[in-house]
Parts: sequence; C-alpha cells; structure tokens
Amino acid sequence: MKRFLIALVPTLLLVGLVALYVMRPPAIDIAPSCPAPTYQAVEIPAGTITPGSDGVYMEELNGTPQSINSFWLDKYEVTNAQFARFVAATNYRTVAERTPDPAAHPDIPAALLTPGAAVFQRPARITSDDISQWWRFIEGANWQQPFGPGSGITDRGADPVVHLTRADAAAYAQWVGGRLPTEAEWEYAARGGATTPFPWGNRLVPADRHMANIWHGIFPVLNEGQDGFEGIAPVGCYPANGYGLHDMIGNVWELTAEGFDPARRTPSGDSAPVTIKGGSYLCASNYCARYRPAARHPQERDMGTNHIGFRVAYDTRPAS
Ligand SMILES: [Ca+2]
Ligand SMILES: [Ca+2]
Repeated sequence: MKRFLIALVPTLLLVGLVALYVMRPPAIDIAPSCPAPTYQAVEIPAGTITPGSDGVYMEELNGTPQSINSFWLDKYEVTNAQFARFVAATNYRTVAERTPDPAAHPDIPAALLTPGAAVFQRPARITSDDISQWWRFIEGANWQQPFGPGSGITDRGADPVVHLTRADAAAYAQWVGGRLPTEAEWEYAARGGATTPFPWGNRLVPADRHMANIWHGIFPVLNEGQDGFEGIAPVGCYPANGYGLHDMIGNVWELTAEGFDPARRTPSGDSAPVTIKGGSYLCASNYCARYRPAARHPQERDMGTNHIGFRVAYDTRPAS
C-alpha cells in the first residue's frame, strides 16, 4: 500500500502540472507600452478592391469591384485630445450634448428626450439576446463624460473620442480639411495590402500575439482582457498594418461616409443607418466577430455610443 502511494504522488503531481498548464491564462503579448501618438496621416496607394467576404455574415457578401484613388488616412482613430482642440476652437456641441428635437422623434415622449448617449454596462448574467441588458441610454453621457455624469477624460487624451454621431465626426473632419472615408476606402486601407481575413494573416491571435483590442472571453458577461485592455485602449498600442495604420481593427468601430444597405444595392438615403467598420473592444468570437476589414454593421445615425469613433481621410497630403 505504501509503495502504491509513493508511486501515486508523482502521477498526481504530473496530472496537476498538466492541468495548471492547460488552464493557464493565455499569454498577454501586446506592446509593452503605448507610445504617445504622433498624429500623422499616411498615404494609401491607389488600387482596386472587391469589398466584403463570402462565408461569414450575409451583409458582408462580396460587392462590386471598385477602383480606389490614392488618398491619405489618419494613422490613428481621432483622439479626445484632438477633438478637444476642435471644440475649443469652434465651440462645437455634439449631438449627445443637445436636447433632441421632438419633431425628429415623434414616437418618443418629449419628457424623455434628454441629452445623452448609449453606454455599455457589463451585466452579471443575461437571460436573452436582448441588447438592452448591456446597452443603456445614460443621460449626460457624451464625449467628455463617456460613462455619464461623474466620469471624465482626464488622462485619456490619447484614447479615441467616442459618443459622436456621423454629423459630429463630419464636422471635425471638415475642420481639419478632410472628410470621412467611404466604406470601400476604409476597407481597402484596413487590409493594408493583405488578402487574408485579418490584415496580419489567417489567425485572430497568431502565436499568442494580440494584434488588436477586442473582447476575450464570453460576451457580454465575461471579459478576460487577455489583450491587455478590458475597455478602450489609447490609440497605437497594437501593431500597425501594412500601410502603417493602427487600430483599424478593434478598439473602437469607425464611422464611414456611407449609409448602410445590407445588400449593397444602392447608396442609402439620409434616413438610413450609417455604416461602421472594424469592430471594437466589445467584439468577441461568440458575438459579433466583426474584427475584420470585410465586416460591416449599421449604426443609428443620431445616437452616440462608447464603442464607436472615427478617423479622417484626405484627398491630398494634410498639413501636419
Ligand atoms: Ca480587449
Ligand atoms: Ca478601430
């Protein structure tokens, strides 16, 4: 019996070590620090693109091939610091900071039309796929108070600005001498010259190296933060794509100039949702695996949220 126990101990130790190895948290391998953004735009070479991808989501099935003229695109998502300079110079008030027009929302009682925006709040558990369990309209939430009254952006100057509508983003873009990219331009730039599902290859996390800020774990209840950030990351923490652009995939979704048509049949009118690209820190493999250049999603035209930002395109080299 004693001999049996002596023989059993190493076996149990081995089993325990194997279990510990299997259950270990995956390696975190992001850039050791997030360098201060340098705010250049980069030149995107001319070329052609067949937008979309066959085989993932219906709305992203391949579209018609398009030519892309050379253009310039911000290296990063527009940050709080950049947007603050725009507001300081123009006194611009974002849509989330204004009381909504009752005429534009006849189905909502006027008393409920208050300034604010949609904020993600991780639920302890969920009972259905009803997104109201994790998205809440928070009165007073806006780009300067991303989580509502009492929150702020102190020390978050390098984070992407959020809670903007497309009109807000377009106003900023015009102020800096640019415009919002078309969906095809954005997707072409996001590929960075690659033809693989991800700009960096075929695997989401190649060799335990995290290439974008997404959601690791089970959305929306368990966020393991294996890429180093459970929420928004400062811009530029993850490797650039082949054109030198950071965070095209993940961190925050990015607004484009176009309305959303799931069948890509016709340009959408002003009343349609807008097209957003790239996925965000809330995209997980079990929900919204849209952290790819081909993926696309509609977004309400007049509602800010804390997982959508943008970057600016320019037809000629912008002033630095
Ligand atoms: Ca993350
Ligand atoms: Ca992004």
